[in-house]
Amino acid sequence: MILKDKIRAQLPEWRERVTKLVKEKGDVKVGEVTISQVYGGMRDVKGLVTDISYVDPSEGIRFRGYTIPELLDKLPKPDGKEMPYIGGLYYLFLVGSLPTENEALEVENEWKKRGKVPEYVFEAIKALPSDAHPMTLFTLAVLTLQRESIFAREYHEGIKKDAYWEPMLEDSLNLTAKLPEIAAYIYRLKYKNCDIIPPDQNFDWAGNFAHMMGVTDKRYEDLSRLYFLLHSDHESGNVSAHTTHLVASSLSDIYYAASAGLSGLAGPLHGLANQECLIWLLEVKKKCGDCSSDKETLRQFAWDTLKSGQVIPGYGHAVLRKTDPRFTAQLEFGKKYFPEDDIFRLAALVYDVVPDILREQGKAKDPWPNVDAISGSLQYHYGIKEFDFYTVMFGVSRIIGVSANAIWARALGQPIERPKSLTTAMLEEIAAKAS
Ligand code: AMX
Repeated sequence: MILKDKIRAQLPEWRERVTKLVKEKGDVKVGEVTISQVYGGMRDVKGLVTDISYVDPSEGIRFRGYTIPELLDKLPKPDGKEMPYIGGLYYLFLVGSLPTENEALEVENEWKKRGKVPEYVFEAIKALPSDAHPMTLFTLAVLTLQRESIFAREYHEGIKKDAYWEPMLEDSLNLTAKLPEIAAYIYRLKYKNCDIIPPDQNFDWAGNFAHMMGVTDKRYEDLSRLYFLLHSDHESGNVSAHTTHLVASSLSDIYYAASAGLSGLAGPLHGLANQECLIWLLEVKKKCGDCSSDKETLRQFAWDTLKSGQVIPGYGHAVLRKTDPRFTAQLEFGKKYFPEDDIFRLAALVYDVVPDILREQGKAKDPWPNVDAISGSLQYHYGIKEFDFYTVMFGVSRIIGVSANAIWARALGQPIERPKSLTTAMLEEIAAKAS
C-alpha cells in the first residue's frame, strides 16, 4: 500500500529528529503556566505537538502548511467537480505532501475495499430508542466496530512497539471507510422512515455520502467534499482532537479513541455550535424577514441578543483574529451557487453587520465569523434541516483528522498522557510565595 510505504520511508528521519530534540534540548522551556490557565481549561498552554495542522491567528488553519484556498486549488478533484477528493486530503495528512491524482485515488480505492459495514452495527443502532440523539447512534456505531480492531489483536499477540502504527493505520482506514455509510444510514433511519439508500461504488467517499443522504441536487456532492475538508482538523487542543489523543495514548485502538472524541464533539460548546447559529438565523428571519432592506432591524436584533446576555453564535474565536477562512470558503460556495437563498442571504448580511456591533460592544477579542456561522445555512439550502444531525457530519470529518494524528502519534512513540494536578491550597501557596 502506497500510504504505508510512504510513511515507513519517512520514519527513520522523523524518529531521529524527535529523539535528538528531546534528548539534546529536552530542558528548554516552551512556555509558562499561570494559575488562571490551571483553573481556566489550560487555555493557550503549549503542551501538545502535531505536524498535521496549525491555526495561525491572522491566517487561520493550515493543513500540512497549506492554507484552505491553496488546498481547494491544489488537491486533486473528481472530473468536472469543484471540490477535492477527501482521499487526497487524508493522503496529505498522513504522508505530509500533496498527492497526485493517482495517490488520492489510491486512498479512495482503499476506502472502497474496506467500506462494507457489518450488519451488527446497523442492528446496534436500530436497538436504541427512537428519541436517542444521532450523535449517540454515531458514537455507538464507531464503538461497536471495536471488535474489528487489528491493533488490539496484534498488540495482544506481541507486536513490536515500532510497528504499532501499522495496525493503527489499517484500523483507521477500515474505520474511516465506513463513516459515510454509517452517517447516512443514521440520517435516513431517523428522519426518512428508515428508507435506506445503499452505497454506490461509482462515487468517491464524500460523493457517496451525498448520494446516500438522498439529496438529489448533484451540487451537494461538492458541498460534502468541502464540508468534510473544512471540519477535518484543527490542531490538537480542541476537545474532540485532544480526547482522541488522550484515549489513544493509553494504547487504546482508534475505535475506542475516536468514539471518545465523538462524545466530546457532542457537547454544546464544541460540535453543537453550528446548529445554534442556524437557530439564531432562523430567529432573525422570523423577526425581520430577509432584513435585506432593513439592516437596522438586524442590528437591533443583534443588540437584543447581546443585551440579554447571550453571545452571537458563529462569531468570535479562541485563536483567530480575522474572518475564518473556513467561513469564507463556504460563503464563496453559497454566493456562487445559491446567492438568492433566503437563509444564505441572511447569513451573508449578518457578516456585514455583526462584526461592527461586536467591536462596538468591545468584549469579544475576535469580532469575525468562525466556521459555524454559515455551515448550517448551506446544509439547510439542500434540505438537510434536521439540526441534530449536523454534528454527525462534523464527526465524520473530524475522524479524518484525529485518526491521522493518532497514527503519527503512535509512529513517533508518543507516550501515555499524564499531566500533574495540584490542590487549590498548593496554588494559593505558590501565589503567596510569588507576591
Ligand atoms: N458574542 C458575544 N460575546 C462574545 C462573542 C460573541 N460571538 N464572542 C466572545 N464574546 C465575549 C465572551 O463571552 C467573553 O465575555 P466575558 O468576558 O463576559 O466572559 C469575551 O467576549 C471575551 O471572549 P474571547 O476571549 O473573545 O472569546 P473566547 O476565546 O473565550 O471564546 C468563542 C471563543 C468562539 C467560544 C466565543 O467567541 C463565543 O462564545 N462565540 C459564540 C459561539 C460560537 O460561535 N462558538 C463556536 C465554537 C467553535 C466550535 O468549537 N465549533
